[in-house]
Amino acid sequence: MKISLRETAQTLRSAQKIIITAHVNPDGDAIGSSLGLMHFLRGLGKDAQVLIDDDIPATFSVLPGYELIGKPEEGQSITADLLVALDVSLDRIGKAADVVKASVLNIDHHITNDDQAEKLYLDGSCAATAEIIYQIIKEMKGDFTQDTAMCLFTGIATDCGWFRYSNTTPATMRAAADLLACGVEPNIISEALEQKPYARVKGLADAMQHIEVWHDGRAAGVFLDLSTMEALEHADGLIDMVRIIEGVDIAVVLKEKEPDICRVSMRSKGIDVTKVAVNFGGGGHIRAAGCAIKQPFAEAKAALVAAIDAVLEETP
Ligand SMILES: [Mn+2]
Repeated sequence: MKISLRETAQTLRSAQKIIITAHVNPDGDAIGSSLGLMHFLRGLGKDAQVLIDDDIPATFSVLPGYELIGKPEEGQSITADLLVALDVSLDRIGKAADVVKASVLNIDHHITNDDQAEKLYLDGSCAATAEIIYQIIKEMKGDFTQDTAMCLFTGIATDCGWFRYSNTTPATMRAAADLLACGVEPNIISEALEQKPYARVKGLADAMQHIEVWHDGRAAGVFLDLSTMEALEHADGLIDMVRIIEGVDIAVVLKEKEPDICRVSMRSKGIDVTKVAVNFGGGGHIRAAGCAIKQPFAEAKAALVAAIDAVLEETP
């Protein structure tokens, strides 16, 4: 059920033991908003802990509190006043849903959120969930320590492509400006997040050999089957190389992660790619969406290409 910003603040205020979680395959916003909220709640004297059901990429160790992020374990049972699920619908928080016994507060900026949580605060106009956390702290008349500010800034900056994407609003930049005034050093964060091991840069170059363009140049993608994935050291960050191709409306990367499980990321310059993602049970934003297709590589690729073609047909 959807609730207001004020009710969200009240819900946080009235809880003492709070578990914070976010989506599997966590990104800068999932991690930054979780840690930012944790630091703020701890500052209020609350027992707040972050549990995410996945490995946290080491690049995020630049964020204060990184080493405090825990993982929910099979068979574990944690009783708390509140489970706060950030940047996600409840179906993508993994084992945190089973392990934590608490009422649930869901905070998100994805327009495809399924509204299944007891309480949901959704603001699709925010560039990042971290921008919503910033607003909640303002609503609660709280202070931003440097640790809180650094985590929230990271969430905002990474979700809006460092203030380049269309989701960047005046409010986004004002929030970021306030956080900078609290001592954030953006260069420290961006250098830490951008650096890649040599093998990963080589992996990107290898993966780029698989790029394909179709639909009169309006669609482009990299499709990597399981054996190619295993041969590559790393293939993160490919989508940013695909989406810059001139004339491309929809960019896609499909990776067969396990036998018959393909993960898909999509970007567009305006076409609603959630229309493609929802065909496969995924979601996201108009210009950035994703899904998992549980089919063998060739079938998954064909189904995805067909779904993209259908969306391109209806948008000449
Ligand atoms: Mn986000």
